[in-house]
Amino acid sequence: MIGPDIAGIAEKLGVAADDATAIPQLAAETGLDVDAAYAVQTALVKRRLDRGERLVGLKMGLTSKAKMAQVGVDEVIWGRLTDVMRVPDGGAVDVGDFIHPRVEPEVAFLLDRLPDPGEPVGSFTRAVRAVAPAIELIDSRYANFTFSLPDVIADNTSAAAFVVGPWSPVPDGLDNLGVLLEIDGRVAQVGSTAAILGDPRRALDEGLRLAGRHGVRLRKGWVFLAGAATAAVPLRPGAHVRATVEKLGSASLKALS
Ligand code: 0L1
Ligand code: MG
Repeated sequence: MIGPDIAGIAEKLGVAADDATAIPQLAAETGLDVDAAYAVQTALVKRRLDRGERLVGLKMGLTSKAKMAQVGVDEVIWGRLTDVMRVPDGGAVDVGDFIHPRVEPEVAFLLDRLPDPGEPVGSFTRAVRAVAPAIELIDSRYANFTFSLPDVIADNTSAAAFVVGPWSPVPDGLDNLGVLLEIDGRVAQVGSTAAILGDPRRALDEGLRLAGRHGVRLRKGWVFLAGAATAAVPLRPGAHVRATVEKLGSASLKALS
C-alpha cells in the first residue's frame, strides 16, 4: 500500500503559512497517522531550514486542559521553533502575516546540560539554565482553527511566532505561579503554572520523551516552551499583549494596526 505523500502535504502546509491562507484539513483524506504526521512536521520544518532558518528550540503543545478543551484534541504534542519565529520582547508583528493568530501565555526554559536520550531529566536545575515568561503566537494553517491530532502535529503544532521575556535563575517552585494575559491593559486570561501538566517542569520530561521517540535531541542553548497555562486569545490589529508569570516578570508583544 502506498503511504501518505509526506513531501506533498508538507508543501501544502508550508505554502499555506507563506501565503497566510487557510487550507482544509488533510489527515483523514490522506490517511495520516501520528508517526506520519511527525514526518510531515520534519519535512515542513526542513523547508524552512533549506531557506536559511535555524532551529532554536522546541515547544510543547496542549499541555493544559484549557488548551485541550479549546481545540478538542487531548494529547500532549511537540513542535519545532526557528530563529525567524522569534520576536524580540516588546517587538511587533503584522497580523496580516498570519491567518487567524492567537496568543497565549507560556513559561520558557533556556536549556543547559541535558540527559542522554531515554533518560529522565533528573536534576531540573542542571538541565535548565534559566526560566522566563513568554508569549506564543499560534496560527493554525487549517480553516476555522479546526483539526485532528495528526493534522495539528503535521502543522508543526500551529507554531508561528514567540516572544521570550527576561531570563531569571530557576526559582524554588514553578508549580503554582500566577499567570496573567492582558490585552490592551485588560485581563484576558488568568491561570496558574499548575495548569501546565501540574508543574511546567514535567513538560521537559515529556518533551525529551516524545521528541526522543522521533530521534530528536534537545540541545544546550535552545529555548523550550513548556506550554500555555490558559486558553489562547485572538490577536487583533493594534493590540498590545502582555503575559505575566509571578516571580518571573512579563513578556510583551504589539500587533501593528
Ligand atoms: O501551543 C499549543 O498549545 C498549540 C498546539 C496546537 C493547538 C492549537 O493550535 O491551539
Ligand atoms: Mg503554546
